[in-house]
Amino acid sequence: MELLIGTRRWSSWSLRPWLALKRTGTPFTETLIALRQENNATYEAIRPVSRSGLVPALKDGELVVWDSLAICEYLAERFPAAKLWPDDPVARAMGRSASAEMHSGFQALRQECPMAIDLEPRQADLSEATSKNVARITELWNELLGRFGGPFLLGDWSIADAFYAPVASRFRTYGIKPTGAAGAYVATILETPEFLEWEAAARAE
Ligand SMILES: N[C@@H](CCC(=O)N[C@@H](CS)C(=O)NCC(=O)O)C(=O)O
Repeated sequence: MELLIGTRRWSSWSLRPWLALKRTGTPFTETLIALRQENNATYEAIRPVSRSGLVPALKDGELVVWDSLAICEYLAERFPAAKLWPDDPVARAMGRSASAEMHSGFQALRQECPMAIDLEPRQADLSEATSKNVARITELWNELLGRFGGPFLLGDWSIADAFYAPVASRFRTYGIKPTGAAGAYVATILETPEFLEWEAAARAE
């Protein structure tokens, strides 16, 4: 298997399926594409593999799966023993809802507080729209952590945690401290061995 990823310090969409793939334990190769190149060069570098011109993309033999959420779902089906989703259908449905909410939303947070793993933590002044995103994420995390008992959103680690790992990184970078169990969850995510491995590689790039 081969995973196409973008510049690690910025590519929050690449981090998500990378974390899920790591959790499967299957060996894979990483192909790094530098983001933000001039003259459309990033797009041109990705296009031979993924016609969307975006990373991440997963190659499994002849198959190319593009888009972070589709890749995570594919991995959950391909590696059932890895339990990337829980067996409980209620927990799974809630985890999917939370992941989809991230995948399609929180535009203000994404624009105002982009993932930048190499940036020194700072105290950001948040706009009203971003504060609203932060309040919703905090509410969601506290609800899931309370319901499933932590330490991860659905109890054990799942794709939902992959989806919120870049958010935890943003919260740290921009001095956002969510209330309740959500505060400890940020630290839990950032201390997982897989996130630490990504972070070390991002800082070395
Ligand atoms: N919805 C897509 C979004 C993918 C995306 O926007 N990827 C960015 C990098 S994080 C990208 O490839 N940008 C191309 C560029 O910067 O030229 C997904 O979930 O995979």
